[in-house]
Amino acid sequence: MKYIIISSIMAISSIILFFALNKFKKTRIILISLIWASVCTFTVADYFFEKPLIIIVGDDKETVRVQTTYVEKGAKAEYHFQDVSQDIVKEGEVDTSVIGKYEIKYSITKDKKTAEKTRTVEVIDDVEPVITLKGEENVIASSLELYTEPGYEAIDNYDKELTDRVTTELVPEKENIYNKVYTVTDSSGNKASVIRKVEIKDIVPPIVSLNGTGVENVYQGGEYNDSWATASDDLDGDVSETITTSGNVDTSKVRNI
Ligand SMILES: [Ca+2]
Repeated sequence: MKYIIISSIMAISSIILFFALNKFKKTRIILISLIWASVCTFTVADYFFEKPLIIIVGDDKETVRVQTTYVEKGAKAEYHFQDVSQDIVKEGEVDTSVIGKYEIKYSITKDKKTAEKTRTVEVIDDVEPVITLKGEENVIASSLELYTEPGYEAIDNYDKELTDRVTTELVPEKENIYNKVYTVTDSSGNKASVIRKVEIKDIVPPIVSLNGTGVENVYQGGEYNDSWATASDDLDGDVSETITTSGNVDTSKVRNI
């Protein structure tokens, strides 16, 4: 093809020169001869030396998301103004289940002249993992020390189980309010984060425990010692000394209190 273009340019240039010098007949004959000689030479050269032309349909470099379908667009080929696409030999496949770079080579041979072109297809994972929080997204704890993690799990479309790679950070938002940030990154660098809000607030009452069975016998006229109960709090620990009682025990009479 390029030889035909060159010969066409030479022919046009020669015609222009021909008219510019038309006063000289001998010169005109020489120029006409040169024109035809050039056209013939380059046309023949084009036929014998021009390789088939391969045109990749789509982009030479393509990107496809892992675990999706890659659609091969193929290539076209021309040779001496003829469509010879059906003679293209394709080598290489794209496995979209595995991230990486793949090459698809297109080649064609005509009259012992070979042309090749290559398409690069990169299978990538651009999907971030998903972190799922167990329990409530907003929790209340008596203190940070008494906060019990409800749990979480992280799953990625490509790496699958990533729970063990989750990192956490407790970030204060304001007084007694914290954001617990869970973060995980997959092997392709896709990062995901979720937040659980933790409020520090003492909402759990102490627990009063009776020593014994809850039924105490005191001999009539004996001394009643009211020390048969203890109290504990999740935050304050032993708060037995704060126990107050109501009612009186009159040991001079026999009765149930
Ligand atoms: Ca991923």
